[in-house]
Amino acid sequence: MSTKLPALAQWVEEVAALTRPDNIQWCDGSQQEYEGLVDLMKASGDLKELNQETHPGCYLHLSDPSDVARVEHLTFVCTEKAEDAGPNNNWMDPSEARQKMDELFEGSMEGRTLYVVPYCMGPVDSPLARCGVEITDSPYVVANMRLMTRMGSAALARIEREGSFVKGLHCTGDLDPDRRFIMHFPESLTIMSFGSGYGGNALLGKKCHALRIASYQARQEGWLAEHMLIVGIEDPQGQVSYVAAAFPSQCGKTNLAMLIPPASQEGWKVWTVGDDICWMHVGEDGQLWAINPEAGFFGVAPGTGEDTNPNALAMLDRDAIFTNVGVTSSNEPWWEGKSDERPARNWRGADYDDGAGPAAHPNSRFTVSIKRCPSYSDQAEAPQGVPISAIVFGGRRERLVPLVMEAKDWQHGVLLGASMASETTAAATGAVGVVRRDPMAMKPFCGYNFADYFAHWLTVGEKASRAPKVFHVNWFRKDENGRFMWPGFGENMRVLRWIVGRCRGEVGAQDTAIGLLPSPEDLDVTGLDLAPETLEALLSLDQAGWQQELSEIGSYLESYGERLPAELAAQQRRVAEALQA
Ligand code: GTP
Ligand code: SPV
Ligand code: MN
Repeated sequence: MSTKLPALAQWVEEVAALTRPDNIQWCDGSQQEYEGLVDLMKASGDLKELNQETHPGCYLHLSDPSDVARVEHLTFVCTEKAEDAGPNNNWMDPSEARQKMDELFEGSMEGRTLYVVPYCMGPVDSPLARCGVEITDSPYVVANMRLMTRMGSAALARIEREGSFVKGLHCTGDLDPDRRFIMHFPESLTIMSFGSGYGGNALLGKKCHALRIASYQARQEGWLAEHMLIVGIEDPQGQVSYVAAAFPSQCGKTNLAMLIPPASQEGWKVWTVGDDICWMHVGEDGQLWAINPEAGFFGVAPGTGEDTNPNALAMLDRDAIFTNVGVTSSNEPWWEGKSDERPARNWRGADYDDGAGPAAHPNSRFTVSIKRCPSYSDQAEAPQGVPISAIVFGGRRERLVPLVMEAKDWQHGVLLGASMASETTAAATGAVGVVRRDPMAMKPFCGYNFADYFAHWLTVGEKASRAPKVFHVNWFRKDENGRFMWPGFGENMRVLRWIVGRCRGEVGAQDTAIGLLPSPEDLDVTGLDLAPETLEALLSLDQAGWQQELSEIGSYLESYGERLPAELAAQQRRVAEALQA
């Protein structure tokens, strides 16, 4: 196989001349090809077979211990002008970055196979989908791309028809963290990633293309590329409302995307469209229409249990790749929160020792096709996408931030998103548990200046005559003993119902300085073991705390200088003044 598209053939030739692989393999996305890759990785030790009786088609991959998460400090956006990348990104001059990467890639695939991986982000027949080609020397990357994207012949046919594609060049290298860079060149739709085999650094269709490059294109073309899950919420009468929600990494998107409503929420159902990335366009009807550009999950393993996320467990007993989890004595995958069983080996492949840290790495992951999800939506492949009724922002905030609130209008909603903050997690290397501003959960993923991004969000609201309502949630408030105050997981359905009810004008809210909050009686808490004082606290407004918060938000927004849209500054002032009243 090769291609009839000269631009693609030429790029592959150029890369091969630079990296000097022993072989070139064009990937067609077939099952046979996948099995061949698995056999190759079993032979090399890259994959270990898990218990094939209980987990047919499931494998374990253990990463180099220095390569288990995204590396934000080594991730760059290389635009001609530094201001275009903005203070939210690391920037490098494109020609300097190019030269640096060419030096690293030079001869880097000697003795290895170069895989050409054509992929389509979004349903192959969708006008909203976009294609790319990843060149990689990692069979693990190819296998994951097959599970996570529409990869192979159909994507290549579309690329040949359209003539354009995002170029992603990846090489595993020697995994030396000092020779690791994830470079983005949005102006030439190019990605170069060297020295990591980890998901977000190496599966270039995901964060690199579908968020950083796509967000840049989306601004030019008038749409949105977001770090959001997409779900359909079906009421007992069978009416479905679609919600898109942006939470930072490891803050609950996958869990919310496949939530099972508890027995108390009789008749309600949740349908999964996507769990991590959402592309939204303004339709002719003035609504936002969303597709999930991905075709699979790269989900967080720890915390996934029968009581928290049974839908995820149900899809993980076959045809899945597990990265950096532990195993039981019967060679089944294991992680903290999965079961009470004692693991036999940890993610380093060593015998499990209670005192030597968790068995599964805190950022251990599973890769599986979305079609295996029991709540997979029958609209997930719809070429036009699904109409979004509500956009929800949220993060991990131990204190202050209420369980749920609604923005007064779109502009206020943009402020809620832009001023989001969350405790950092193990999804990226560095400190965990530090509160940082993470606008729209896009801090690590926006491919351009956040000031321009906020302006773009405001513009989209002007174009969309039937723009969704905007909300903010926080499942992670803690009490003075450090315990979560809200039960979370399936019980989040109660909050989703309030959100859907607000969209349909069916439930009440109190108007406050920071937004519209439910009164305790507006939320259905029947059958919930929740003290009335706790609910009260989750829904109350701490005036002094919020004054302080708004002042911090003001300073944060000011850090974007002249480029910050005046409307956003005005929104901050409006809320700050309302809090003084
Ligand atoms: P990325 O894949 O990194 O973008 O993460 P994500 O946003 O999809 O996060 P995910 O749903 O995988 O959840 C991350 C962690 O948060 C897991 O350990 C979950 O068990 C935990 N979590 C999810 N939802 C809730 C919740 O409602 N309450 C609490 N306390 N924890 C939750
Ligand atoms: C995240 O970190 O937000 C993820 C996992 O979804 S990764 O693909 O590694 O970025
Ligand atoms: Mn993510």
